[in-house]
This record gives sequence, structure tokens and C-alpha cells, in this order.
Amino acid sequence: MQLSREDLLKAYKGMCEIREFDDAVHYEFAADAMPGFVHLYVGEEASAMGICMHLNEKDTIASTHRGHGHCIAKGCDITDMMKELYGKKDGICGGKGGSMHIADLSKGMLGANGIVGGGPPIVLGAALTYKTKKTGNVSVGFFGDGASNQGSISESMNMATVLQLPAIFVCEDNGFAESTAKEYAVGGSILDRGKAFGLDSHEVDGNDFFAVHEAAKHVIDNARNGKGPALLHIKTSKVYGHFEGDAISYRTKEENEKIKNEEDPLKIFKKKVTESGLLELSQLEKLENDAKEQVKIAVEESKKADFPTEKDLLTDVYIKY
Ligand SMILES: Cc1ncc(C[n+]2csc(CCOP(=O)(O)OP(=O)(O)O)c2C)c(N)n1
Repeated sequence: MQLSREDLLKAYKGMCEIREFDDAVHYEFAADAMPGFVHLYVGEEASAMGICMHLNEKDTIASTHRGHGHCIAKGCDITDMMKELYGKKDGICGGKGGSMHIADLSKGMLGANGIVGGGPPIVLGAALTYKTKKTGNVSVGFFGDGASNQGSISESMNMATVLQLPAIFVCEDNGFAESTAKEYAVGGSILDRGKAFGLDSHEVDGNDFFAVHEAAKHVIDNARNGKGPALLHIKTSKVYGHFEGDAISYRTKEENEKIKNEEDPLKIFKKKVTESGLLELSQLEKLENDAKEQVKIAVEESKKADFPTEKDLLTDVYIKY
């Protein structure tokens, strides 16, 4: 599928914002300027953007513990997200969620999740609503290769097929669950697991935005049109460790360099669109600089912002309908 110039610029803008956001979190966290616990998405940007570009505001996603990229791709405000990571009152969840529980229902971002394999069951509920009310929406649940071994994933895939729900399952396979290699812990094939449960299942090169975008279009269009659920098994790599502070002792220096130099989805995108004459280098560099500036402002504003007060502890405890 040929993407318009506007779409190509949107894709690169989003990927740059995700990259800059998580690069900034990497440095802020190392400088002890940020509280909590963070998992970064650098290296996996093509997955979030390639998928979320097909979603509208009423479609929903459920994320993982590595969720900043999903949030940005789904349209969450970058400054409000950064404030959330700093635990500030004006953060996207009032500073009470932090990185691993960040959510913005107004954007269809149902939440990051500290429970590995926790997103897909939530997606089932959303997708059942869409089917029952015939809204034409879809819901996307992200999970990792480690999470693929959780019962919640198998149960969700099975139920999605049984109920023929507009649910898309996206396994972002970066080869490791914490320090455990997929080869050691995942039996058989993740793709075949999807097929076994009756899902339209595809393996996708997650370093190639165009491959993700095309596969996602196919399964999302089908789900919207009542053709049922699907699985995308996205092969990707993460640049940083499992969590910030991880010494990455389970990968060699050469492997780390290869990920940065040869598997970087932004570099691959940039090479493709400039060599084919689809976009000018200067257009891409402008987006890179804009994202840098935007994230710099987000960090500055977050540092200046107020923390929640003691009184705020007593709000948002119980949901009100
Ligand atoms: C139910 C549950 N079990 C274990 C953990 C601890 N844990 C946090 S992240 C993680 C690894 C997840 O790996 P994967 O699903 O491949 O995602 P990745 O971190 O590679 O993106 C584990 C085991 C958890 N948070 N929840």
C-alpha cells in the first residue's frame, strides 16, 4: 500500500517522539531525577506507530509495562505523560499511576500494565462491547514474548475466536523476558499458537515500519468488518535493558551494536524514504529536531510542576459512574 506524504511524515514524527521521550527518560532516570521504575521502548517504535496509525480515538489499546511508545502512538499528550512519570499532580493520571499504570481513556489508551499478560483480557471486554453495540471499533492488546507463555494470552485468543471479536493481539517479540532468552523459555512457535486458536496470524519484521503498517491494515480492516480476531507476531529488538539500570549482561557488546546500527527502525525508515525520493532528508531532520524540542520542554515543565497534595490521596480511590 502506497502511503501519502502526510502519512509518512506522521509516521516518522511519531517514531521520533517515542525515541526522544524514552531517550530523555533514560537520562533523567540515570541522573536520579525521576522516581519509580521504568521500561523503555527504544528500538520498537515501528510497532506502535505501524499499528496505531490505523486506529481512531474510539478504538482502544491495552499496553504492557513497556508502554510509553503505545501511549504516544495512540495520541496521549507528551508533557502530561512526562509529568506522570515524575509523579506530578498534572500528570496524565494525576501523578498516581507512573510509568507502569499510565492511561488516558479519552484517547482510547486503556492503560499500561504491571501484570505481564494483563492487557489482552482487557481488550476482550472492549471488543465485546464493540461487537454488541456494532460500533465498528477494534481493540488492540500488546504483549511480549515472555508474556506469550501466560495463560491469560491463550485464554484471550481462544475467547476472541469463539466470540468472533474485533480484537487484535500484538506480540512484540524482542527476544527476551527480563534476562531469559525466548529460545530458552518459549516452546514451539508463537505464530502457531495464534493459528491453533483460529486467529488470522502473521509474522512481521518489526524493524520495518512499512511491514508493520501493511500487516496491521489487513488485520484491523478485517476486524472492523466483522471478520474476527488476529495475531501479529512482531519481531523486534529493544535498545536498552529490560528496566533502567539493567546492565544487559545477557547480550554481547556486538549484539548491542548490531541492534543500534542495523536494526534501528528510524534509520531503516529514513533510508527507505530518502533513497526512494518519497521524502527529503531536511523534512525528516526537522521532525527529529521538533521532537527533541518538544520532549525538552516536557521535561522542563515536569520538573517545575507540583506534586499531588495529601488531600489528593483520597481522590480516584473508587470509580464513580
Ligand atoms: C504476572 C507477572 N509475572 C511476572 C512479572 C515480572 N516481570 C515483569 S516484566 C517481565 C518480563 C516480560 O517479558 P516480555 O513479556 O517478553 O516483555 P518485554 O519486557 O520483553 O517487553 C517479568 C517476568 C510480572 N510483572 N507479572
